Amino acid sequence: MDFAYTIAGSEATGGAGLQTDLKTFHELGTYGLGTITCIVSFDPKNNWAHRFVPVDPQVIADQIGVAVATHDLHTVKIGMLGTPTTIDTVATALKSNEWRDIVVDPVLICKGQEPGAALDTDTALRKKILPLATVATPNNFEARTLAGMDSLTTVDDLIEAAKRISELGPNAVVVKGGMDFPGDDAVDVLWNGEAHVFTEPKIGQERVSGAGCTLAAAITARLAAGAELPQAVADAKALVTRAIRGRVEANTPFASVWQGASL
Ligand code: PXL
Repeated sequence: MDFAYTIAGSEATGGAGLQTDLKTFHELGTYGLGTITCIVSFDPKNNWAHRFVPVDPQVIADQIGVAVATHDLHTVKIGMLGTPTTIDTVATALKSNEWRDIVVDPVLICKGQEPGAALDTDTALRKKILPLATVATPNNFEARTLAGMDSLTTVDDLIEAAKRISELGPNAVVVKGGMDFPGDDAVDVLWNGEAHVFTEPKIGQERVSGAGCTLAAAITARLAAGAELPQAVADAKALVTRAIRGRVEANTPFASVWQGASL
């Protein structure tokens, strides 16, 4: 049995966060378990505004303690943490186990939040979490923020951002070009001492919720199952492409990925 573990936020629509991670783990044949760091419930009566509640630090530490006591875990994904206090708690609790792979999706803000809210989280992630990462998976905005670059418009820019972020600690970095990347292709770059470029045609013009979470969770599941990193990223990209193609339209401003799509 391959166990894949996520430490992430709950997103109440089911379209992103821990719910998405567990669906992805299951779809890829791993046994998933998760620790909730915060609860995000968009407000349907207020234009789906972002509501965010952190989980008590002791409750986060307790969940991590029971997860590592229950199974021999060696692969973990870190998703949304949300506050500097949570970042401290998770960084400390992670040290209670020996990890082969720590995949960090450096979620600074979620869709609908103001970029300003990212500043203190950015500083704490940079100092406490990125140095623990074996793989980091920033999106375009997170990569620009962490690498200190104004824009990422070419494949060389994505590679440069990935290299700069690897200098903050992670052995490997996957930068997701996403919808902000110009052109017709969804381009992701893996830097692990050499550059690997993964390209698929963009599907539609709209952002789809949960795509980034799914990519990082799928990398985690494939690493948990023993894949080498470049193959894990290729497999993850294939699943995200399928999940975007099979997206679920909803009353929210964004459609959500669906990992179970058979398209
Ligand atoms: O997609 C980033 C993300 C991650 N985790 C949680 C979220 C979001 C975006 O809404 O709510 C919990």
